[in-house]
Amino acid sequence: MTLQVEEFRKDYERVVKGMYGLSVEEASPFQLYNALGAYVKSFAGEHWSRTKTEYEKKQVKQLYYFSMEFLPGRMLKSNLLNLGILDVVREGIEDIGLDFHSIVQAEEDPALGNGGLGRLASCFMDSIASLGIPGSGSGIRYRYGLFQQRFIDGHQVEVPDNWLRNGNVWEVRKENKAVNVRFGGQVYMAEQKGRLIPVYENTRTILAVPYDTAMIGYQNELVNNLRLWSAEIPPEDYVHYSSISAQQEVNQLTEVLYPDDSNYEGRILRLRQEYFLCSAGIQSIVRYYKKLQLPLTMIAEKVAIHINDTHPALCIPEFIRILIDEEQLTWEQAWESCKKVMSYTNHTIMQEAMEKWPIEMLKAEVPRIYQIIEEINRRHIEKKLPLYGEELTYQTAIIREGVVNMAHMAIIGSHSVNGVAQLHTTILKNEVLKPFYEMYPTRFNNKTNGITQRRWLQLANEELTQLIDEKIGTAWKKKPSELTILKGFVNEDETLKQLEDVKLRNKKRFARYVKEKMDITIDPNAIFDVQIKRLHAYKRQLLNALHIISRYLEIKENPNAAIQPRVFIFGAKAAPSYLYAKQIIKLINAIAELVNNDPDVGDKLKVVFVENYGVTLAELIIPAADVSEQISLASKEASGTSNMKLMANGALTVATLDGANVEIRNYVGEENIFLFGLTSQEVYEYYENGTYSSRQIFESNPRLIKVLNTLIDGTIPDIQEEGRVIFDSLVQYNDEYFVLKDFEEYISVQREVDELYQDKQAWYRKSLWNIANSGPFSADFTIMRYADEIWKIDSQMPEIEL
Ligand code: 26Q
Repeated sequence: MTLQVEEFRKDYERVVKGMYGLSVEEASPFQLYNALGAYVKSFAGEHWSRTKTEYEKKQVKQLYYFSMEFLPGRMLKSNLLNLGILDVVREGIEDIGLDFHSIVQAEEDPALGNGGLGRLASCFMDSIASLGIPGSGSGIRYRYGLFQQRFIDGHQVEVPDNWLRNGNVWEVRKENKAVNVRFGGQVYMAEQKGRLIPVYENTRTILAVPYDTAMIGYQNELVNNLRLWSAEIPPEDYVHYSSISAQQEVNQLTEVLYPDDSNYEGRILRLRQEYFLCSAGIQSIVRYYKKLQLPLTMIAEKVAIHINDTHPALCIPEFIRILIDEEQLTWEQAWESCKKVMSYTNHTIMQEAMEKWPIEMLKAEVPRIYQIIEEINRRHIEKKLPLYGEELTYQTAIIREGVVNMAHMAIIGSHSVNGVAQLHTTILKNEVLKPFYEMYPTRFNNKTNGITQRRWLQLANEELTQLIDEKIGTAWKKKPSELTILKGFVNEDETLKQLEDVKLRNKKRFARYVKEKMDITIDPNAIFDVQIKRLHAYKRQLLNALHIISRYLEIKENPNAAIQPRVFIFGAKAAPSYLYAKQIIKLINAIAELVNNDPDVGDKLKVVFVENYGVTLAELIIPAADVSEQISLASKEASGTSNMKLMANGALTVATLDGANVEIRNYVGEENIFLFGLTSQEVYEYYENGTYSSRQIFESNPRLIKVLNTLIDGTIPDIQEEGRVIFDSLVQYNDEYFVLKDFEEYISVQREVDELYQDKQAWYRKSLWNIANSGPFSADFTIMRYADEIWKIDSQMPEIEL
């Protein structure tokens, strides 16, 4: 079915009138957006219901991707693209005389995630639908997303993200699919008809209401579902909810996303959120499966459940609970099914990010679940003790030292554990999860992360997309491996020049944004150097900042020296409770204040820290980037995904050999990436022999002395406290993330960057080479491997070939 521009215009004008009683000329951008959203939703509705019916009729095996976070970004353009009507709709809108861009911008960007993990979940939803894999997402409909970030005097200030203020045109409330979730109280086992069944007392019941959003496949007429759960007071249970405090407890449950990434705090509300998602999601799966009229012991043939980090790991005991308490399976039956159904992705090796819940909390909040965890643990120990002895078995216990180790439960209760990049998986096997690897060697596997080129190339960088189309045709859009054909153009001067032009236009677009929002003038001919990711010490935004200070000092010492102009661009939110990260934000903003206003510096050096970095800003920044900063301490970044997005948009990577930077290096070759710094092995050696002395490095490096002194000598304005804390962390407290160790090599590799940029042809040759090698990082490949090797689910599109 092809949509005609004329037909669209008529339909759209009718929708606007129907919804608002206004003509398109009278409607506001938001109203125009909302009406277009409603139109798109009804356009996709046919496929949505057909897909669902087909899955049910064919009884296909389905995947359920559980995640506490989804970061989909604005959905209007990506839905139009995937439906194959983006061009027609845009033309129709512009024919009417409306501004398509302002309609697109009227959409809120749902920030229901923190960063990499949440965005990965959304890239995966796009790939799953686009590959025709029957699968849905399961998450929470937070009333407030990740806070919006403001800078006041260079300090981060958090503002609530009221993203639902004007409603959400994409969601469909499914009240008839609501389920009850039980919390608290006491539980004891009683005999009934020869079976032990749990009897509950004083529990509170909360209603979980699903809101469904269409996940539209790329031009394949397939529409999957993202189901987000919202907590409500059960209408029939008003007796228990007469008090304000009881009502508040319910409203709080799905009120707000926890803003801490990679630094877990054991808050009771977070535990409730996790159980809420798991219980609602599993109940809904079992209810669907029962409709198929198949024996429950065969559920693993129709259902795969994936848990995105340990956050939804309570799926495991909840699944067992439902099968034994409510469906009367034996423990052994339930346990065997559970392991077959469940699979788990680990996203971190950072100890402080590992979820460990105090026993007392679990007992109080989810007493029956705690009993089941105890039983899983007891059986695990009983079985493994004779095989592996005390030490190893004890190391793998789920319950230990008063806490439940969620990663241990996730591994023991599933059939697959995967890391998110080669190096990360190797470290999991050999270091972090070593005892488990000895016990379950075949469970461990790698699935290097990926990104969806649909959003990160086709939508975010239309000009580059057009250039690629001109050179190699359009097949790469369905077959990302075809991007390698671009390798044939690296010696074509004309192509390199065209690539340069595209980059320049994207840089100008970003420069306009910076001028308008921040009133900073940046020169599009400068190198745009980009570091965009959550602010965390291990990601070492501080190393980047020290490099900027070093350049600043060089300019001040020698104001007339010729130097390659550079704009340093940062986007990063810090967890509200992460003081050190906030101090680094303040430092970078203070450096920006100093540098951007120094007449000696001019265009040679500018620093831009964009406020409120998120998916929408990423779409603006990434196409404009020349340099991609991937400078985490080796071994600490599980994968990274901005590295892949930036590469696909032609940025050259400055990197440590960490996370997926290793795979990027392997594809592009050493000559097409700027590597520096310690290797993960060297980092581990330092840990083992304990010989790292940051003070020694500091004292023996005159440049470092000069640079670090600016933190405490008043050179940088208004950072008395922050400067001292940061200085001490580096010199006094032995520099936890080896910033000083890697500093000198970083400076020298950055000099190579400047040199290469003098030769535009050489630069864009490498840039094009990077684009040409970005195909393997398509999330489509990643998802194919998950589907084949872990979920054992077939695509509904048998002809598909990537
Ligand atoms: C846990 C408990 C309580 C509150 C919050 C959390 C929590 C929330 C989010 C812990 C961690 C996260 C997010 C982690 C994350 O984004 N990790 C990133 O995942 C990416 C996708 O695999 C990787 O590319 C990054 O390397 C990794 O840091």
